[in-house]
Amino acid sequence: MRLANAMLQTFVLLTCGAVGSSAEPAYAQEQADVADVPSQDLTVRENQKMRYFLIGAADGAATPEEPYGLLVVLPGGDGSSDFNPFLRRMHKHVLGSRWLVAQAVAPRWDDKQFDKVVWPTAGLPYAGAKFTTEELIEAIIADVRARSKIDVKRVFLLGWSSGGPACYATMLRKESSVTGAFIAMSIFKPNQLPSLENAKGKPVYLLQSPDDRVTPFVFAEEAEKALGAAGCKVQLKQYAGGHGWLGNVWDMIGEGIQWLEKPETATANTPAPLSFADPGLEDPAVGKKPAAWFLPGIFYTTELGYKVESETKAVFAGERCARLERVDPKGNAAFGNLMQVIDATPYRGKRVRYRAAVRTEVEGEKNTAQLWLRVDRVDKNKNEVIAFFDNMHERPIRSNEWRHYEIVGDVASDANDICLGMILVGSGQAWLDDASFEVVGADVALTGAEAEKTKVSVPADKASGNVLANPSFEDGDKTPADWKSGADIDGVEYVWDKNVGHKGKASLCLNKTAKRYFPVAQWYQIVAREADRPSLKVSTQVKAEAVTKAIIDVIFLDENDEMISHEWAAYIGAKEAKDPPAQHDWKEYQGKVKIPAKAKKIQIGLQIYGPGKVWFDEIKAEYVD
Ligand SMILES: [Ca+2]
Ligand SMILES: [Ca+2]
Repeated sequence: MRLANAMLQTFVLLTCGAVGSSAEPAYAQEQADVADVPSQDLTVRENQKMRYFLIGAADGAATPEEPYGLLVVLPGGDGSSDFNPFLRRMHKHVLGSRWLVAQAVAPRWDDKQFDKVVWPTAGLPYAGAKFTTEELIEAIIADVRARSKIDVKRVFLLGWSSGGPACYATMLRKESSVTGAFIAMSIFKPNQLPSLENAKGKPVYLLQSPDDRVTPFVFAEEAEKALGAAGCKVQLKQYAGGHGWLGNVWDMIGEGIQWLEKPETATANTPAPLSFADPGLEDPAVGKKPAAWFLPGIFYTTELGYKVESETKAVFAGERCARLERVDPKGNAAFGNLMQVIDATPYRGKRVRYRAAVRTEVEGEKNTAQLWLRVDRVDKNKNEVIAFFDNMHERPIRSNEWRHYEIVGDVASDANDICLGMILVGSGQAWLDDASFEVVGADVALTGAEAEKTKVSVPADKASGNVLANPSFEDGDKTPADWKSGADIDGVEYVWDKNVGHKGKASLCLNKTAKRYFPVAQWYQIVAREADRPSLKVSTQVKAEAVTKAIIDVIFLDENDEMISHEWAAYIGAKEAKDPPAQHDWKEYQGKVKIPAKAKKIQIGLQIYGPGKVWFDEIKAEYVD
């Protein structure tokens, strides 16, 4: 889990950071992503039933100095050619230039076959088949070896779902040319397999979800036990969510391949507790595993175009520092990343500060260095989610001089991991030294845009009993102090109206011209839940112009800023279809809502659903019985 998190950085940073676009349709994105990954559509000895794709080497490409590793893949489902883009992406994001992928295509012997077995084997034959899947795989391996220089010690199988049993069968053959296998989401039926002893000493990596309803987890557990007893090196890795490639797919695959290459050193299921280490960047092996600071994705680091080196000149403190550099302008990644992973357990429920000295040699607007820190936790549905993230996106580093920068974040009470590091976006170089990681008091302000969204306000005038700050909306510079506006929505105008006020000069206004309810627009403020009185009374002055539906909403958040529940304190507008929209000058609305016991923060939202123009002023929220 921990390693997977570490390797995930690339993707999370892409989604949250300066680069990448999630707006592109997935298909177009996938096509663009694999455009530079060569894939040849081949047959063995021109036998149309022995079709495979050779991914990673262009036809006639020069042979590399080091022989390739070969990963033969038996896709699940119907084993069809449709999996080609997925496997090209896998080659690009997980394997890189050290590897070739041979994607076998399941031969279809007749129309009924696929209802019975996609990949027939000696132990589970299909009457119409002219050869078994084991024979097909061996033929493909021989064919690839005739075309390219292959390292015979790095010939692995990857099969999932319907592709799993044939992977077991092939690896377990006597004289199998397969080094080991990665088998995911598969059944395991030893009575349909050769002797398990045949694979003695070979590594087998199993990936299966305890939530799997298609191929229950017990198959993987039995495989682990039986293969282990037969002398195989076995690793069973779990993931949440059920049957299929779910979650951090590239990391999951990368972790498995890494283990297959070096099963002695990997410890995927028993990670040692990790604490913050090498604060001075003094380890000469910095950037390489198992150094504390490392580049995630050891398979594709150089391919991404970045490298890290320990350096002794012009350090900030001590003997050494680390230099992160873009070395290949054609590299695949938009940024390089030097990071470490820390076990979150000792920091749960605490506020932490990551601080480090950075200097850069970067040019232009697009090239920057940034420190980053992320806290991961697992939510109710066992999905890994981000509890805190700040990558200095809005305050990038471009200074040539050593300076300290910092990130302050909260560690959720159920956090798993804390990941932190430095990224270099674009080209140039960045140096890192003198890092620290420590617990700080709650009075130290959080950093980052995400933190800003759920930051609590503190009222200036507590004696009034009003828990809200800036309740008359008179304070602020460019935006009203302590009040935030929700997402930009077509057909909605957020107005801090300084010409219309019930009291003073200003009010908050929402003007919705779009003739629909969703998405809802809101001005909001978040406060800490303080008094132990059970209810909150909210009152406000409202002015309405043809308002179909506006709401004073009270939202309750838990310690992880997740919504527990919400309740409407007031409704402005037409409640029945036949009712006219609300049209009135200033008028008070009020309501009382019950506060759930678990609430740690309370968000007051001034919302507009349907079309209309509404102003709010003189808002008050107070604890009552
Ligand atoms: Ca140092
Ligand atoms: Ca006012």
